[in-house]
Amino acid sequence: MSQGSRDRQVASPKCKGLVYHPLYFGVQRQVDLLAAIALVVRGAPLFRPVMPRTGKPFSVAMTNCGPLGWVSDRAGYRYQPLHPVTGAPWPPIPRLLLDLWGDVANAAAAPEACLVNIYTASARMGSHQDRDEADFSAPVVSVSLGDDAVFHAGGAKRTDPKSRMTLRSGDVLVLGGEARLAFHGIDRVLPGTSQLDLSALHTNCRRVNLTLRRVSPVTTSTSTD
Ligand code: MD6
Ligand code: FE
Repeated sequence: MSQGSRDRQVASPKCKGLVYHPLYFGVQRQVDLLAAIALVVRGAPLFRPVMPRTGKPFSVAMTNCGPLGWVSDRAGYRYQPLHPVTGAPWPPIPRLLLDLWGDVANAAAAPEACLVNIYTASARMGSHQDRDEADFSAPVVSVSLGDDAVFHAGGAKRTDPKSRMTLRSGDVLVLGGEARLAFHGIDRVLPGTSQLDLSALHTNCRRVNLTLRRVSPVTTSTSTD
């Protein structure tokens, strides 16, 4: 990361462990990252997950890259190594995102999954915790591209008070420490607020969010002598 963006990082006073890096990716690197994600989508087509039990479709379309991908279907939420429709392994995580993780995650191991969420103008993401990982010691690192979106984050209980912020194209958000299990979500997308052309990902795509996760326990080598 450039010293410039390090200087701009903001830690939320309300939500400990939430670190915000506004415009971490400048416009040219947003375009480069978008090209890398378009390749991911070519190799791992978007699918529309459904809620466990009810089968209600999500308003976002998804795909993944990395050794593991997050999926949701009637059976539940889980990580799996293969695409649920094509049966192929997920494409690798682009270098720009691995470098981002190395820069901001302060984690002992590499990310294993990158979830790609595709928003149309009316898509939203209900309040949730990211807790399908076996290890919460690493943060979840998110990148937003495209139109602005209203993001909310609260505490570890659904009823905890929430604060709101606007996530813009190129912004990076890190949920670690106490914020790792904070409830959070997207209230709405603000269509037409970005110039970035996301049509290579999907017709009507207004915003894409990428979340990098460590899924399995971080093993530390133990000395036997
Ligand atoms: C989104 N973000 O920005 C949804 N999760 O579209 C998330 O669900 C999220 O931004 C974990 C950490 C950071 C996030
Ligand atoms: Fe999340």
